[in-house]
Amino acid sequence: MTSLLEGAKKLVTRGTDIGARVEGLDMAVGAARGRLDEALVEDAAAVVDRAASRLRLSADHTVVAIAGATGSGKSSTFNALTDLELSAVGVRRPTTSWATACVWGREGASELLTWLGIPERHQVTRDSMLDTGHESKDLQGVVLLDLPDHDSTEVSHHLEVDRLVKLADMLVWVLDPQKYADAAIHDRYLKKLATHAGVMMVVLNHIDTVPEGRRDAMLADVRRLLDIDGLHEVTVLAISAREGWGIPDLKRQIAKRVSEKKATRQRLEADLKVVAGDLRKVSGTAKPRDLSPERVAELEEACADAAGVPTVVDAVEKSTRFRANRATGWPLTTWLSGLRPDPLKRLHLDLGKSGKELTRSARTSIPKATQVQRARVDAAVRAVADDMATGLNKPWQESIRRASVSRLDDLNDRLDQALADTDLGVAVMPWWARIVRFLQWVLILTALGGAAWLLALFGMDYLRISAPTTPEVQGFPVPTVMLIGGAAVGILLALFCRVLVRWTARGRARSADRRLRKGIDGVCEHIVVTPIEEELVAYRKVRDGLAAALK
Ligand SMILES: Nc1nc2c(ncn2[C@@H]2O[C@H](COP(=O)(O)OP(=O)(O)OP(=O)(O)O)[C@@H](O)[C@H]2O)c(=O)[nH]1
Ligand SMILES: [Mg+2]
Repeated sequence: MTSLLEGAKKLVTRGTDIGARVEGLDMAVGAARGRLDEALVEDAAAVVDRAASRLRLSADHTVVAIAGATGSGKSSTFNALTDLELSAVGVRRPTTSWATACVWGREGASELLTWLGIPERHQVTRDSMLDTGHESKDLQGVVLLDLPDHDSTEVSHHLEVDRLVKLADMLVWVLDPQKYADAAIHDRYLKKLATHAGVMMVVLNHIDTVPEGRRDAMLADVRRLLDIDGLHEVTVLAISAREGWGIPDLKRQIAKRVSEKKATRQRLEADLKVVAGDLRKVSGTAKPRDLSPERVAELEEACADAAGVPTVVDAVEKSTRFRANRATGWPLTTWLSGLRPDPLKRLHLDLGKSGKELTRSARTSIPKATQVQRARVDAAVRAVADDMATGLNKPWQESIRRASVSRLDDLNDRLDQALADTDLGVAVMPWWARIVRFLQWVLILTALGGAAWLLALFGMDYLRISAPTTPEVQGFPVPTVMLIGGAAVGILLALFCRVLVRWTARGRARSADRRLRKGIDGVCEHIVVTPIEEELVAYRKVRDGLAAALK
């Protein structure tokens, strides 16, 4: 049913002025659901459906409904207009219980009558009669409805009236001298239809029962009341259905409007404008702000802090320093430092075998976000939402706030996952570390070689064995150069490497920080920013849709 309606909506309404309005309202309704007042949204949805259905049906017919209080003479007026004694005119009140339809020009009207819910036994076709009267031709395309009353105790009558008053393209309200000022008709219908003056007429019936001298005053009083209702433009005619007074004029008026073929569109437009206007009042027309990069940055910073990014980054730096220092340090001191406990182990921040990501146990040992950190995240979320909601109407402020926290329960898990998925980039030793390590070993072996050589010379001297001449470079004996040079160059190299390592470790920490924050930013986007943006998309749809409906 819905998809059928959808199809029809697109088929019939596309490209036309009224079509654009219906489509606009349809879009606004879709986006407003669950965000704006439910009753208003449902009213608007009903108007969209009604308009779409009506537009799908005969455009050659205009549904004119005769409505009014019981005994006002609706059925009598209907009979006078049709020149038939079709509708029962009774003394007992109320007389009419079900709407009767008279159709001038049946072709294409069947679906419309089905949609109006008028059973066939209550339908009459005017051109099936032997009638070639000039006035009847003028009414070609009219579907005239005689409605039940709206003011008797019969509940079914009210329901039928309310239903058909919504569906008709044009309304003729019949008033009578006794009850024309009744609140029942003014408050329940006329005031509410102040926006529909263009598709309404009012007749004051039973004018024959009013003394001639009082008729003008009474008409003026009716006019005054209608003005109070806001129906300044509505036409008022004095008629007597029984005597036939004013009936030709009423016929002409109806015929004129029907021939213009504007009533259907005008009625639907009036309906659309009412509900679209109501929705716009609650939704507002303010231009939404763009997402503030500063506020988002604050949120990302708060999340990074709560997730323990600084701790991990610190560990990356320490880990790099520890590993690279051990690899490039002077072998003798690194051997001694090997006896010291691993600083990373002390931190419980083992980077796993691959050294790429934090292991699960390491992640769990990152300190949990403190209450202060958590409060900072909450405040940052609120700040983003508040910033976006500034200037918008209350329902949107609320929907944005709701959306901003809708996924917040997942935040911890997501942050944890983001840390786990980030390659910290500490797996590979710096390329130069291996070369240095090799050099260090060469140097220490050289020094040890020199020491052994000197020791041998010392031993031979002690044993008074004449030693072969010791080779020299630049006047220094080679073994001495080997010992002192090997050790000195090794120590100098180690010292130089410490600076290099510190520099590398900082670089790696910075890069890990960047990567971790990128992950955290993604989490913030998913948890907070996207839901807010969805609300803004909805807001724009409502705003633009309503603008199209009200253009
Ligand atoms: N004098 C006079 N009597 C009228 C006129 N119009 C209707 N009547 C009488 O008023 C009574 C009510 O007329 P109906 O046409 O049945 O009124 P209705 O509005 O259809 O009433 P319900 O069907 O009960 O809602 C009948 O007795 C009619 O004969 C009129 O213009 N002048
Ligand atoms: Mg009646």
